[in-house]
Order: sequence, then structure tokens, then C-alpha cells
Amino acid sequence: MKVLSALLVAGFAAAALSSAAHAQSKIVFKASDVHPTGYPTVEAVERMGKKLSAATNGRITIQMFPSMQLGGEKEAIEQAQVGAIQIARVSVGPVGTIVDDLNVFNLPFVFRDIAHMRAVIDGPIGDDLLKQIGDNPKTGLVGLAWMDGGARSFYNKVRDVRKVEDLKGLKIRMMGNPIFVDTMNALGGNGVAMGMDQVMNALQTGVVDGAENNAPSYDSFGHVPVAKHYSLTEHLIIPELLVFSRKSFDALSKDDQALVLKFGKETQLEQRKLWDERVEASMQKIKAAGIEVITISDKKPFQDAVKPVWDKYGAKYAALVKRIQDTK
Ligand code: GTR
Repeated sequence: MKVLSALLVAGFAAAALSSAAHAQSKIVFKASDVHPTGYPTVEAVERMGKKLSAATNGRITIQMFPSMQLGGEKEAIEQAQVGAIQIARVSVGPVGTIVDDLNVFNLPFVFRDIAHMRAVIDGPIGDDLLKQIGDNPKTGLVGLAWMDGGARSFYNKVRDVRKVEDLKGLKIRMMGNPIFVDTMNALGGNGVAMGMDQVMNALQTGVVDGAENNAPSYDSFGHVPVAKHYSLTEHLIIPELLVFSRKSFDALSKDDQALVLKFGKETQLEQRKLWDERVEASMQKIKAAGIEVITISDKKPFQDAVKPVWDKYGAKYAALVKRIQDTK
């Protein structure tokens, strides 16, 4: 009996020891996204997790917290900054308040179209801005990759928007960045800044009349049945970002850092493929739900209306804007 219990004790100790050693070597990156499982951004990060796991025999994995389980994007950025999570997939919108130059992407109509935006994020401007995130110790973040967020367009519960005047007086939810509130106000509506975690409630209670987003988000956040007037104003083309906690990054070995950078960057094109498919599928779903997707053939009046935003912010980013415009 004594022997048995001695063996058992030894057995437990050995098990405890080996699991401690095991636990020490295992690394789990917590990742946050406002989007649900299956959404292109979430899927791309999960694939990054599979690659990390395959390259390290399961030593490094990613645990995904989708669907705003950990809050909105402001929270995700803060959690990554303190190292509570490692990976945040967020829009450039809220990150512009931390890395000022990124705000150039938050200016209305800064890109000619999606292809132009892609050429910019895939080229030297994209590389420079991504690097700036990591180079500035104040951000608490390392930039891994850009992702595609398509073009954002208005939807609301009140009326069809075909011309700028139709936006007059509408309370529209914008992302948390003064540029967006100014943009909405310049277009004649009232911009109301809030995180995505509050938008459904705000739409249902009438705190806002509408919001603006790409088709996949309009669809997957469940806003289609609530706000049925959707007009393709495409006033903002904002790339998305994959960032890593600087604090957690610095605690990794050089080899692990290299893996994070490599597989992180690979999400950029992986997500894009998934994105294009998703845009098409969402558009079809939206139309099948009986929504008239209004196209705006002449965007000039919308572009003219946001001139005050450019007057206020444009000069500061003039050099970068020129580089963007010169990008073919
Ligand atoms: C989506 C984007 C999210 C977030 C969201 C929002 O298009 O993918 O990162 O920015 O819009 O409006 O809050």
C-alpha cells in the first residue's frame, strides 16, 4: 500500500513536472475580432494560427475570440497594448487616433477605388505605415498586415439616399475618430461616434437612424432588416489592420517573432481572396432580402460636400496624399 501510494505520489509529481514544463513551452496567442467565425478577417487569422501550430509542432497556437466577445475595437487595441491579448484585427479607423499618419486612409474619397487602395497598401506607402506602427514605442503595437475592408456606404431606417441632400438631419453612427464625425456632418447629417458593440442597440432604439459599412458587415452585423435603405456612396475606403501586442512580441524568442511576422503578413493576401468572395455573397444576400441597393452614378456632389474635412485635415497629410494619388 505504502509503495503504491509512494508510486502514485511520484507519478503525480512527474506528471505535474512534465505538464509544467509543457505549459511553459506552450504559447497561446489570444486574438480578437468584432466579426464572427467564418468572416474573412477571422478566417485569415485562424489560418495564421494553423500555420504557426504546424511550424512549431503545436507549441504556438491562436485562440480566437470572435464576435466582439472581448468588446469593440477600442477595447481590442487597449487589450493588445497591455498584453492581455496578443492579436487585434481592427479597422484603421480607430488606430488613426494612435498613429496619426494612418489618418490619411481615413479621409473621405482618398482612394480612387478598391484597386487603388490595394496598390497603396501593397506598395511602399503600406510598408512605411505598417512599420511606423511598430517603430513608435508609444503605440504599444507591432503592425503585421493590412486587410481589405472594401468601401463603406450609408444605410438607414428613414429614406433612400440618392443625393447628398437626402442625408440631411440623419443621425448616422460613425467609427470612433473625429474625422468620421466631421465627414458625416459635412454631408449634412449628424455623425455619432460609437464602437460596433453599441450599434445594433442604437439602431433599434433610434439613438441613430443608420450607419455606414461595406456589404459583408451590413449583412453579418444583422443590420439589414433594421435599416433597409442602402446606397453605394463608397465615401470611405478604409483598409483594416492586423496588429500584435508590442509587450508580448518583445517577450518572444527571435525565431518566434520571425514566424509571427511571416505568417502575419501572409494573412494580407489570404484575407483578400476570401474578401472578394464574401462581398459578392453578401451583396446577393442583401438583394435577396428585398433591399434595393442604390448605386450613385455621380459621386462628385458627395466629394464636393466633404471639402471642409479636407480643408481641416488634408494639409497635414499633403505629402502622403500626393504619394497616394501618384500611386497607379
Ligand atoms: C467593419 C470593419 C471593422 C469595424 C466595423 C465598424 O467594416 O471590418 O473592423 O471597423 O466595420 O464599423 O466598426
